[in-house]
Order: sequence, then C-alpha cells, then structure tokens
Amino acid sequence: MRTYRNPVIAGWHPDPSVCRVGDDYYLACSSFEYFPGVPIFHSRDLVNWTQLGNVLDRPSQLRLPPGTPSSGGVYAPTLRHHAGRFWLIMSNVPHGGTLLVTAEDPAGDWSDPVHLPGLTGVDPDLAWDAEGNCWCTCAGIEQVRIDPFTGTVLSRPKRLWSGTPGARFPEAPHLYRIGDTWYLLIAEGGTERGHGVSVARGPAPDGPFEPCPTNPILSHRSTDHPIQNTGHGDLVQAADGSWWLVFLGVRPRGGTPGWHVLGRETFLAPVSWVDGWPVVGQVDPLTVAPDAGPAPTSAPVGAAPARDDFDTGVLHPRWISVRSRPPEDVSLAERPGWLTLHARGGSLDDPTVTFVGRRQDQHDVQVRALVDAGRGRGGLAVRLDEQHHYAVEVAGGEVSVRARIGPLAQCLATRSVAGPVVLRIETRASGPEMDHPRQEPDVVRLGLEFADGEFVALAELDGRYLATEVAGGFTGRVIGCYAAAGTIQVDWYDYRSLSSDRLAMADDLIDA
Ligand code: 6LW
Repeated sequence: MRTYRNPVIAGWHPDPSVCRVGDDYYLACSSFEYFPGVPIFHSRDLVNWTQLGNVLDRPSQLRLPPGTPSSGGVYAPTLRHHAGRFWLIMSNVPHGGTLLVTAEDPAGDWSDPVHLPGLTGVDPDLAWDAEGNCWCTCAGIEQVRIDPFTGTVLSRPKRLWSGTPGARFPEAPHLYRIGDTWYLLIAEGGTERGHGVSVARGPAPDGPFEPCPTNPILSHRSTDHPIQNTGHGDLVQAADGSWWLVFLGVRPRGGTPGWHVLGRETFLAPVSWVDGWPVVGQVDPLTVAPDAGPAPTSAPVGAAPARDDFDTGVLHPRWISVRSRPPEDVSLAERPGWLTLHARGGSLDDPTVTFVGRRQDQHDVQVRALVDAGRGRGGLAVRLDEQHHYAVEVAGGEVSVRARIGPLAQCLATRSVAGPVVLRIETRASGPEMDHPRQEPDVVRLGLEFADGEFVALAELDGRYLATEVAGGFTGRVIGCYAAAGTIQVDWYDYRSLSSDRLAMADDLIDA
C-alpha cells in the first residue's frame, strides 16, 4: 500500500487547476490581490510540486489598482493544454474582467491577456470539442462558446445546471470529455464548512446533464475530519490510466468554531469509477493511494528551510507583493546582496504598502530577517489583509510590536536597539486536542534577537485574529518585510519549520 502526505501544496494555494502533458503535470492556483499572480507548479507524480514561476508576472498582464479589495483580484484559474499550447483563463475581480493567456512553455513567458468583455461569470473553464469549438463554462452554472484567440463570445449564455437543490453557490465548473460522455464537475455549498464537489454527465458539452445520484462526491461538511472545507476540484488522468482529484481544503485548529490560519491549501485524492461516476477516495493527512498511479512513497515532510540572502539579483517566484511591485520601490540592485524597499503607502493598513513576503505553509514556523532601517521605518509582518496584521517594526533605534485587528490598532511593546537588527516571528500551533472550546489555533510571538542569537519575545499574541474565520476572505497568512516610511534594507530572510505538523499528524494516523 502506498501513501503520501496531504496537503500536496501547503500554504494558501486555493482553486487548483491541473493538466497533464505526457508524464508532466502542471497546476495553477488563485492569487487574489497579490502580484505577481497565479503561481504555477510542475510535478512528475502529483505529490511533489515545484513552483515554476507566476503566470502573470508583468504589469501588462495584471493590474490590481489600489481599489482592488483584499481577496479581490485573481480568482479561480483553469489551466489546460490544447493544440500544443497551455491556456489559462481566470477572473480579475471586481473590475478586471475575464483574462485568457497562453504559453508554449508553462514556465513562461505567458502572453499578454486576451480580454473577454462579454463574459461576466467568475470561475471560467475551458474545454474543446472534437469539432474545435471552445466552450467556456462559468459559475452559475452557465456556458457560452468563445473564440479564445479574440475573446469574442459566440453564443448566448446557457444555464446548464444549478447544482444540488438546497446547496448554495454552484461554481468552479470544469468540463471534460471522458470516452463518449461529457462530465461537468462543480463546487457547491460555499467555500466554507459546507463546501463540496458534485458532478453531472451528459451526451454533449452543453448537456443535458444528469446529476450523479451520490452527490456530493466529496465533502467533509458536518464531520470532525481534520481537513475541512473540501471542494473546488479538478480531475486529471495519470499516464497509467489512474484518475486523481486536486482540490482545496483547510486545516482548522483550536476550539470552536475552529480557525484556519494557513488559508485554503491544495490536496490530492485518488478517484475510481463506479457505474460511470467518479468516486473520490480517502483524504487524510496521510492518504492511502491505490498501487496504480503516480503517487510515490516519499513525499516531502513539511517545507524545506528557505533562506534567501538576496544575492542572486532575482527574487524567487515564491515572493509576492501587495497589488504591485514597482521596480523603483523594490530592488535587489540598489545595495547588492540586500533587498531594498522604499515606502509608498504609509503602513500595512495601506493598499499600496511596499511589502515582499511568502505564504506561511506550516503551523509551526520561525521567520527571521536582518533589517537595516537607516532613517526609515519598517520590519517583519504576518499579514492577512490591510485590517489584520501583526508586525515587529524598527525605526529610530527602537523596535516595536504592532497589531491591527479590524478597527483596533495598538503598539504593544518597545525596545531600544542600535544599528541593523534581526527581527523574529514564531508561530506555534495549539495541540490537536483542544483544552477548552475557546482555545486559540496558534500563538504568534514577535520580537528581536540579541547578538548571541537569544530571542527576546516582546509580545505573544493569539493567532485567531489572523485567521480566515475572523478576517474573512479567500487568502491566508503571508509573512514578509515591509517599508512604512523611507527606506528599509533586508540582508537575509530565513524561514524554517519548528516542527513538522504534517509529519506529526501523519504519525497520529499511523498509531491509530
Ligand atoms: C472562487 C470560488 C471559490 O471564485 O472561491 O472555493 C472563490 N471556491 O470558486 C475564490 O477563490
């Protein structure tokens, strides 16, 4: 029996869309208000994924003006390979409309976008029939035919299916021709605890569609499963004929209602077929895979430590910024070996803040950065959005810990320092067994290091306020450096696991 660890892409990577070309798999996710947009990954086994880049990495491809709200921006891409090219269609919410880009090499460059002004629904899908018609199916579930080269809508919208009666938000459609049958996979129930995946089938790309009698084919609603909100899936067939589903899920921690602090992550489950319907197999932190298929036994145990010395002149694709990253504000050349940040917006409350960070992808992490604030002001922050962030900031020879939770903002502690300083943030999850119903999901400690490496925690904060269940929205935590005034320079940024929660959860499972 073979096993692999879930999530297969940890940290917020929601709305995964996957395709296979030969023995290679490619996967893309939503990126919301962050730039560059749409992280794209490669794998040979569906379990171990390497980020190739970001699809939308030029301002000519993606504009996220300051009026783009947090959790607006890029939603729900569909990635397909057709006629020798990769195609990726997505929405830029609320004002950017539907965008379609193509590439011969998924590592880039991707084209500038074709806009589809005639298309208003979100979560667009692309499918081609044998005659070469291109069908675009959106949330609702509605469908039109399009010319993917010009963005012209060629037919009137047709309502295909409203999902299961009583379930809200039929969305995230993906349409596939499998044998002689067309399958319409959707998400429904909303992207919170009620989320699920359902399926219908029909004789043609535009139906009529007959719902699967056992819908939803995936949902953890109303269970005590450690992985919740499972939904928004995409099917892929491996080269050996086995079938798999990638989908999003969350890992809530703490008491009730449970807070997930890492956002919606990408999970993988095996799929079998019974009576012509897909049946989704076991989904657990340690998932048992059928002997067929590509899933290997050696999945990564948590993220590898990632240290960035900013010495190469190019930022790794894992680094993301808030809405834009103007080269005049973010530079690796200005002081070689350092990341230089010039403030635009006044603070982390500002939609144009100069910020460079990476997704938090494990519950227990330690992040350190050597920051030279000179005459500027800035530091290291855990960001959920403009209204929810904790930071350790340095300015004028003083380090301070600041927190904003909704309308409440406070400076919690200060300490005098001289010269560049190592700022440190640690997050520690509460145990899987909760002590009391209000137990926090994790604790966030913020402070600085003395020259001998000793950590001085200036504040210890309840992590629930940087969780989606409090802040709302579709993203998760990002931990990074920012400039709030003047210029901030960062010599290195070191991100490491404090324990492997994925391994710990898997061990629990083996013992059980
Ligand atoms: C997306 C919708 C969803 O449009 O969340 O989980 C929305 N599903 O399909 C944003 O990611």
